[in-house]
Amino acid sequence: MAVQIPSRQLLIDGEWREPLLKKRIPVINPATEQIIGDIPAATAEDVDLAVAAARRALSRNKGKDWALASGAVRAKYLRAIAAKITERKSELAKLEAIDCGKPLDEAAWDMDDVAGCFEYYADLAEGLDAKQKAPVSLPMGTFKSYVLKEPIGVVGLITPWNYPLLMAVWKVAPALAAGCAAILKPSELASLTCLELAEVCRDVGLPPGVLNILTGLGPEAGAPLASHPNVDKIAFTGSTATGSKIMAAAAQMVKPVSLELGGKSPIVVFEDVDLDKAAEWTAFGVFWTNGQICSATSRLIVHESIAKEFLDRLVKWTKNIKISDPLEEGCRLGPVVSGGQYEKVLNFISTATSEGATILCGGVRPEHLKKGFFVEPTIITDVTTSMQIWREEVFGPVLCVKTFSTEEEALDLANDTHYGLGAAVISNDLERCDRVSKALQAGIVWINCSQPCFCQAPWGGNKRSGYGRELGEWGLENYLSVKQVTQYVSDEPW
Ligand code: TXE
Repeated sequence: MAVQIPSRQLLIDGEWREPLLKKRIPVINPATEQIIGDIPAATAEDVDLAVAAARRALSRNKGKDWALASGAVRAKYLRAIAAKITERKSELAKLEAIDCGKPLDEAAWDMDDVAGCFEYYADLAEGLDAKQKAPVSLPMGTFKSYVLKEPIGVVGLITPWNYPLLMAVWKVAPALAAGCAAILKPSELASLTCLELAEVCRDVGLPPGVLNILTGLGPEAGAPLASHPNVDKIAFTGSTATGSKIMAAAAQMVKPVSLELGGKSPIVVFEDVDLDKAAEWTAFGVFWTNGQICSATSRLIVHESIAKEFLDRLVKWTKNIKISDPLEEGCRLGPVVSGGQYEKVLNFISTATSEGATILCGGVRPEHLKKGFFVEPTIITDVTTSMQIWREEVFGPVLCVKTFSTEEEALDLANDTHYGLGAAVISNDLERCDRVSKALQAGIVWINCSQPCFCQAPWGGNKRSGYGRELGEWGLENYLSVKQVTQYVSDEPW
């Protein structure tokens, strides 16, 4: 299946622009290790141009097509973008699969979610018009007050490579729905579909400067965006280490940030479950998207009375996962994104064994694949809570396991982490699920499942997993500023 890689430039002010320093970054297909194209590498000077273009788009004189547009008008653009994405779904899914290594079927579902996210925020943009001038009840009749919800301004959106287009759109769609102008900086490891989003925006006639897309390296393009004095807000998804740097840069200018960072999410399996169903959700929760999900439930906490039988079934399930080139029919697990990530995952596994853990399955490159950054789905037992494999995010297809005897012990294990993004509880006792959900320290709790995600529901974490919530109405609020307008309405002198 040959996939054509379009050669693109940066999108600045509605036009394709070559990066000022003319640098490009090679694109490597992680399934073959071949260079298949390249992307432009923006630097600080390009960031300046993009920020200036975004400012103009918000100016009431120069950018009136956007600055004065109602939510209903913005919604039309969002729906047009959704329609174009749907029209180009199969081509975009292939680009995504060869760029980041996720199975083609998963990439196609991502494209549906991308279009769905634009549609959803189109509805919210329209709804925003009706919410303007919401009255505030005051204790004195001499004053009247109402609230305006206004775009926060120019926003910088810095995104990762595991859901390259979808993570970008979780930010772009609400930002545009709110009326902001944006600069998107996707990950240098997977930018192809974001550059196609640029083409889609041109196709639908999005006013110039409303969305600028700058590909490039983190320190060269992301850092100048995060610290730019004319950017009003930064939204970031990525590692906790980079999130912390971005927060520090934003703090210099007292700039708001929303951060969706790493995780080490638990899945707690009680003794009363249907073992096969629980095994399937456990495998799905950690191996989906090659294990490269911030919310992957990568710590299994299973009741000791069922542990042996459960793990037998889980291993059997795991060994049946088809690992192949993402474009191959029926692929369920592709390569991890890059050579660096491949080394990182294998290092985690070898450190775990050197610390005394046992590999139940996987732990190596699959024998039938000689090229590509493939790692077999891996299950690790004999783990202690002080081991690196239990504490740190692997971001690869690796599950580690501990057993428990009481609910309290399960919760202690689940909550003993610096992270707090996702958590899952599997049990047929719904009262227990309810109790455990309340006690789990996480921004997202799944009951009798793991990983389903809907653009209507809030997404984000506690502790070192980040700050703020994306998606749903919370996602829109991220890009809105609340203005109080109060009028003196009495004829009496004050
Ligand atoms: O992440 P980075 P990387 C975790 C995962 C992975 C590790 C490293 O554990 O193994 O992070 O991945 C941009 N200023 N997650 O190196 O660095 C960068 O260009 C501004 C979890 O890819 O966080 C990219 O666009 N921007 C995560 C984005 O930040 C900077 C998803 C993310 O890159 C920058 C990805 C800087 N100084 C990785 N340095 C999740 N939560 O889903 C880098 N960037």
